[in-house]
Amino acid sequence: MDAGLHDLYRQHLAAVTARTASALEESGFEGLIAPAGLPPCPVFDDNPYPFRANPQFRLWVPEAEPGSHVVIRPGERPQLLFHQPADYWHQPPALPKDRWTEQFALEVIGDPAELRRFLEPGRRWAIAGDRHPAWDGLGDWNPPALLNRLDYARAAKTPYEVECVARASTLAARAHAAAADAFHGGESEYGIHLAYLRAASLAEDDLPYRNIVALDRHGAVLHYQHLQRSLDGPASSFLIDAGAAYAGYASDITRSYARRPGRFADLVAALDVEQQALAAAVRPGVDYRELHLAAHEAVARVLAAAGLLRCDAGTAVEAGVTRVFFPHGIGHLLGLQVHDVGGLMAGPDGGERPRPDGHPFLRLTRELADGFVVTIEPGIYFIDQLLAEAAADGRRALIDWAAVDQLRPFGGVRVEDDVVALPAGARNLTREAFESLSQGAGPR
Ligand SMILES: [Mn+2]
Repeated sequence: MDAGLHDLYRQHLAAVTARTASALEESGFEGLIAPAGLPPCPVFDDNPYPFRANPQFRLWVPEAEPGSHVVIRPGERPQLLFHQPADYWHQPPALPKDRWTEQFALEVIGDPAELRRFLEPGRRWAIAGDRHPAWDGLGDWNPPALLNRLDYARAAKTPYEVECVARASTLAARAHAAAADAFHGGESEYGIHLAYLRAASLAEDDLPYRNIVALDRHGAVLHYQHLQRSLDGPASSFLIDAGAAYAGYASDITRSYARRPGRFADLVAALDVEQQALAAAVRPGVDYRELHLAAHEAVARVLAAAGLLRCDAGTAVEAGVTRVFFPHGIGHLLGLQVHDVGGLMAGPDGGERPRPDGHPFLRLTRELADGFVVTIEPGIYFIDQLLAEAAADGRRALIDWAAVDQLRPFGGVRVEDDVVALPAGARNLTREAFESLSQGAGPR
């Protein structure tokens, strides 16, 4: 960890320590245990799933090893119980030596069950994480009164967290550039995926989520999950939704490309313009639901300009035509989790802030505040299922079907950036990252 990031990290830890102490007091606990977790095995198998550290642990510790724990006692230095098992089947982790460890009282354990010997009896413990049979009776598991407070607070990122997402964006932008080159070079989905991993120097298990690498009609599948190995010829369109991680913080970026100028290339360019305007509107005090509804108006303008409507843009929004082409939310909170927690919370005590009627997939309904990191990701897709539904109801007359059929083979467009709400306005981490590439700050 460089000195600049370490300064931010110390401030981050102080802020997290203070808000955790308040949350513990308000919910009636005297200490918090956050286990990193252990990778589970499928039933009937001894081959574990990839390890995903518990975000309640990750919030404190930049490097996560399975079986470690953070123990928080308000007013005291946080304790890190570092798991270093005697294990000749695997490479046991080396003790972390980086300067961030100075912030912790560090203890080594050989087995997660040893946690008990570090806990003074009689203290009221809360445990935030997966259950472990060795700890029954230790404390309360995931008490909602505490978890609600912790989750609600996580939406606003500290400057350290913003910097981690920015670095994750820089890593991903470099890989996106390599993926675009691979597409233009005529590679398959699989070939593009490998180009992405190599450029970011990542293995699949390091990705914050599975890459969506979609050529042609596959772009119409919102979470397309395959990697086609062969192609009949170079693809005409390419949608890639892929991120990277830095110290546990994710970036989440989507880009869309056309091989040739024409109707689809124009659609990509027009959506990109609207997307940048929506991203620029991210700031404290804005109700994210309003941004989502504004995105439908933006999508309607793009549909009208592309000749896809037989009505005006306002009618397309009111009649639900935009929901045929843009059937997901405008974005979500981003942080330790790609879809970060607390997006629908009404307040630190819990409760839900409702989604607008007719928009069941919006993942964030809160008013943005200083430090919120969100994605802005409008899309326009040609999804057979939704188009067939619209063709069978009153929306049939509002859509230009000949234009739809021309664009169907291209799948869809999505443009997604990671944006911070700051008092001075929006900070678009993704555009910054791509710009630093084009200025030669990173290899292309
Ligand atoms: Mn996203």
